[in-house]
Amino acid sequence: DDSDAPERGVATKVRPKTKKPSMYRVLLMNDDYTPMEFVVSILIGIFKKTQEEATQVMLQVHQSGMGTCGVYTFEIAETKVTQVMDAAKRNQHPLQCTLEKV
Ligand code: TYC
Repeated sequence: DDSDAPERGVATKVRPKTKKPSMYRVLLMNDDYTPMEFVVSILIGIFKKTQEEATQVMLQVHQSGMGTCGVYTFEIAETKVTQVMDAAKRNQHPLQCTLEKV
């Protein structure tokens, strides 16, 4: 028989089964009413920035209209957006935060 004959014809490429997770940028939007200190406290409390980093990011948003708080996997990015929006609502600030795929 031909049971030890070489296979012919079909070559299947083996792909690694794991994929790197997609990454998402969490963005903070500027507005005219949210106090600077509140934005800094959000960046420290939710995004684990130092006082200096938080101040830099806040000023960047204030001056350019938008800024990046961090880049995370989807579930973490979404959780942080929710935490920001909840804190803003609780404190009656119009602060907006969104996520975008990197
Ligand atoms: N523009 C606000 C002010 O002058 C400060 C501010 C900064 C608001 C960043 C939102 O994401 C923001 N009080």
